[in-house]
Order: sequence, then structure tokens, then C-alpha cells
Amino acid sequence: MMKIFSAVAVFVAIALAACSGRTNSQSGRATAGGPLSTKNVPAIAGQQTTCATPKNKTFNLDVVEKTLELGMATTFAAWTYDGRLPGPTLEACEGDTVTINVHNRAQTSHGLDTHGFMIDARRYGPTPPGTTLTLSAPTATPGVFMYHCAAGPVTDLHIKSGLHGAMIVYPRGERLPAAREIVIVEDAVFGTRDASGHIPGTDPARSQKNDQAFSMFNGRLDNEAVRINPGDLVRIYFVNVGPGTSAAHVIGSVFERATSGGKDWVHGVQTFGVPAGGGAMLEFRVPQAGVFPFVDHDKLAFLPYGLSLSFATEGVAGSAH
Ligand SMILES: [Cu+2]
Repeated sequence: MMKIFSAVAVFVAIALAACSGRTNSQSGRATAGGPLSTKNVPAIAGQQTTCATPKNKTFNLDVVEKTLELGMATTFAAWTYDGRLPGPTLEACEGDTVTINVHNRAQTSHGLDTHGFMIDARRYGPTPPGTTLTLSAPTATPGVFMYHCAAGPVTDLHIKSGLHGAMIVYPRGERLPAAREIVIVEDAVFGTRDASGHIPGTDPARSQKNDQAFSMFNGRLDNEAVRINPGDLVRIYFVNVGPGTSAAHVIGSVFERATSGGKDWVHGVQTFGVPAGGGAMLEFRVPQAGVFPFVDHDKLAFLPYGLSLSFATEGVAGSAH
């Protein structure tokens, strides 16, 4: 397993070096350019677009079982929202009324709990296979919220099998400064890889002990470097699924400001703790040309296995570490 992972990591580094052609020396210029994406997580619409659209927002999510490619020659028999890991990012604006229809197209009961709602916990489900659970509530608190399956006593196993994602509630009154925006969800897999690289599902014993096989960002072990420009302000909408607290840190930069939700920002922080089930908005500046990896500083042991997401300027090989 180690050998395969190392070989793939080297290949990725070489591939990134080979495809970096253009140079950019406009260090310190104002932030411009669109939102950022990774293999599994598309670009978001952002605050201005989301807050300008009607205040009643409806999302439809299908719960489906699906075998996913994680990268590094690894596949995982996951339980998912919409066949994605993490699930789709739900964007709302403070004061919106959000309706979520959860269509259970899987083989066992599932539900949905979003930390962005304040409602009777029994309304989160679960709902049996073949049925739809509908949740509706106003969003009162801005922040980056985890959503996940709610399945009674077996909820932990369901979350760890892939049923989780990020729900952003943008502040309505405070306009966020222009930034290159990205969603990062930290999660983990709790199964054992067989000889073919397949993880047949979540192992309940590993799950109970929080003994992950590996942690990862945005459901991939092989995220490519995200391209940014020197001087860019980057805003990360971060959710930590767990296990444990994520020590969110950018190698080579310091967060200009960070918040765990609401409107209280802290300024000038090297590492920002985000507990399991928590979220944060994290802003950092790209100080110069180079590579700036986002990591969980508490889980650097997983760095060779994908727990790193590099921001790299054009013309620089985007090695993860
Ligand atoms: Cu479930």
C-alpha cells in the first residue's frame, strides 16, 4: 500500500511540474479571478449571487450507494448524497428559508441533519428507502455548517460512510472582500483496503474507535494544486467532518482572519482549530510566487496519503509537500 501511494505521489508531482508553463510576476496585485475548485468539489456561486437570488431556496439530494474513485489506486464503496464525496455544497444567505428534500434511493434508512438549522432534532429523520424527507427552516446564523446523515444510533457509521457535506450561510449585511473562494471538507475513510485497492465499506470497529485508514480533503487522495496568483486573498469555506479537531494551517502563510461562524473574526492566526462537526471561514493572502499547502497540522502523518491541498502560483510546480 505504501509503495503504491508513494509511486502515485511522485507521478502527480512530475505531472504538475510538466504542465506548469506560464509565469506570473505581478506580485501583490489585487485579487481578481473566479472561484476555485477541486476534483470533487465544484466552484461555488458565492455571497453576492446567493444573496441576490430569492430568499426561498430548495435543494434536492438523492441518497445513493456508489463506489467512488479516491485516487492513489483506491476505491471506496460509499454512501453518498448525489453520488458525491463530499455531498454537494448548499449555499444560502442569512435570513433565507431553506428547504431540503432528501430522496432516499438507498437500501437502508437515512436522513439529514444540517447544523445550519435550529429545529426539533426528530425532524432530521431517518426516512426509509424509497421515501423522501423534507426539511424546511430559516437560516439565522451565518457560517459554514456541516450537514450529515441522521440515522439514530447508527448515525456515526452513516456519516463515516460518506454522508456529509458543507452548507454555507453567507452573511447578508456584511459584504465579504473579493477573494478566490474554495470549499474544503476534511473527512476520512474507516475501512481496510484489499489487495485490489478496494475498500468495501466502513468497518464498524474502526469507526467506533475513530481509527481512520486515512483522512483526506474533498474526498480525494490526489487533489491537484489549485492555481492562484501572488497577492490573491483566498477564502476557504471549511468543514471538518472528523475524526478529532482539525488544526487548519497554510504552510507559508498566516490567516489574515478566521471565524468559526457568526461574525466574530480573529485576526493574524497561524493555525485555527475546527472541531469535528464544526466549520470555519479562513482567509489568507498568497504572499509571493510559490506553493502554499493547506494542511491539518494535527494529522501530518497523512500528508503522504493526500491530506494536503496546495495552492500554487502559475509557473511553479505544485508539489503537495
Ligand atoms: Cu444514513
